[in-house]
Amino acid sequence: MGIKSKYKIGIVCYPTYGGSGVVATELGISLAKKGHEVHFISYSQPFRLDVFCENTFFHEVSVPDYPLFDYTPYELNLTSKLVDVVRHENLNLLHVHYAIPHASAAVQAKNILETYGIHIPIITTLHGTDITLLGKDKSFKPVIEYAINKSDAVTAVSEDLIKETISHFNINNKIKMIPNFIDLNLYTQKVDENLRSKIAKKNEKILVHISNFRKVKRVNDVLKIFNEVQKNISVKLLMIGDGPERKKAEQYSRKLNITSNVMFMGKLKSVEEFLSISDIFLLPSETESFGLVALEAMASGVAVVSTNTGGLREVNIDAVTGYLSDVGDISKMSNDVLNILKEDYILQKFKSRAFSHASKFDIPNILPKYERLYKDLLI
Ligand code: GMT
Repeated sequence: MGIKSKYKIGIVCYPTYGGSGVVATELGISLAKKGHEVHFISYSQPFRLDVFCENTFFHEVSVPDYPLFDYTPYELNLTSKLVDVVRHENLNLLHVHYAIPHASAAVQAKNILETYGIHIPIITTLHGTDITLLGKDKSFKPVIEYAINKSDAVTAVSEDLIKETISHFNINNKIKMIPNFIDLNLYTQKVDENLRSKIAKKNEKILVHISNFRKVKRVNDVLKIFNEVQKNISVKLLMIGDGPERKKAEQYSRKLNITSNVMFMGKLKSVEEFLSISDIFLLPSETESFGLVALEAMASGVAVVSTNTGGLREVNIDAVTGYLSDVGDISKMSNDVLNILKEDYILQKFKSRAFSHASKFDIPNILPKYERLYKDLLI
């Protein structure tokens, strides 16, 4: 019998707004379009899976509330669900995004499935915060290490994340780098002039920041950079997303007296139209294993001014697609913005190089890397 080339794949991810959920969902959808059968397993429907998509299925992990539990054991519900879905849907492999609890639940499910005589390979993809933030909490270390070492294959989204993982944990498994990707078809470089005119005057430039407004994103640095820039040129700032630091950021923008030029837009389902009217994307993060959102901006032809932390150096190429700075170096980042915006031909150069670098990460270039990995495990 020949080797099967279409698989039944279980994908476990966080369904919320966030890079890892986006990558997992887009990967699943693209695999389904190529004829694989994809089963998403999560506690609610991944937010980009809200339209019918042939060959995809969603299995919800429900977490009943027992009065006995002060803390509901989600990982056990997930483990049981994985056993159930693998057995009854005859899955060929499980691809889990995020080390905890997904990889550890999958490894446990794999052990249980062995007792039914079912052998299923587990692929774990590390996204960053599981290693750089949670991984630094010593109480999780043994679980993360075990889950990584017991996975049949492990991938990380940047070379930097591989280095971080190896330096924090005792890893005896090989970690393969498969970068994040974008679907270039979703992005446009065509400016919606009508939308643009509602946000900025003709002579004004538009800066944009998109994140989940967690501490690690340093959203106040975005405002500080903007404050310096607007002292020199006429400019607007779009702040897209929501999260724990948003309120403080709004208060800070009042303190800086820049509210008339800053729009806090909250969570938006689709950001492409706002990216297409923007000139520079600001990402002054403390740490970023990849920075998918910067890549999304670049796919829309937006230059990036960011920190040089983590995997950002692999996405935003210094002096080519934008500029990189040390974390917290507001003066350099604001000067970088001003340098890019100094002359229109300079801005256009950065924009077109950002787009052309982003096109290397288009999904048709990256998807085969995952398919090859699956194939190697199933031979
Ligand atoms: O950045 C976040 O807060 C969300 C987080 C996640 O788990 O979704 O993003 C991480 O994974 C993304 C997808 O691989 C990467 O693009 C982000 O850089 C990474 N975030 C951090 O490392 C802080």
